[in-house]
Amino acid sequence: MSQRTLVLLKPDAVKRGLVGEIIGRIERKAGWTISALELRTLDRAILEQHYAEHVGRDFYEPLVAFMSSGPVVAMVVGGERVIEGVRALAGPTDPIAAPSGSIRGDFGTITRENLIHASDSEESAEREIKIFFPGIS
Ligand code: 3AN
Repeated sequence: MSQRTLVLLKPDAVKRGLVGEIIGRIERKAGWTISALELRTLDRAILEQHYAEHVGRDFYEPLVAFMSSGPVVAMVVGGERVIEGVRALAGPTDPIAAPSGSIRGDFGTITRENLIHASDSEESAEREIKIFFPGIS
């Protein structure tokens, strides 16, 4: 089942020079392709749309501060079961609980600074792709 997903390499990944490492893991999965890619610094307005489900949570303000602290790499990745697949590559939200071999497990320690975002369903993917890449259909 071919799908597409919205992936963000968060400011910690960009600052730490892990963009190539993370994109390399995505590119090495057979048949997955990057169809859009942009380095950009996110403002509060776009983060409010992206994290609409978390507005009001105790971690929301620090999350917005972190996510706007430096550039991110936003990408659309397509391919076989890519939604579930990128989330499997990323590992669970808490990097200490994430297994070795996953991006968060290999490189992260802090839940907020967990390197990568990937859409969690087809519905979220389409919503998030529209937010970050309104020009692509
Ligand atoms: P995931 O990215 O694993 O799907 P979400 O969507 O539940 O996680 O949370 C979005 C982001 O909010 C996470 N990637 C993380 O940066 C931050 N976050 C989630 N839960 C917490 C928490 N308990 N404490 C701090 N930050 C959190």
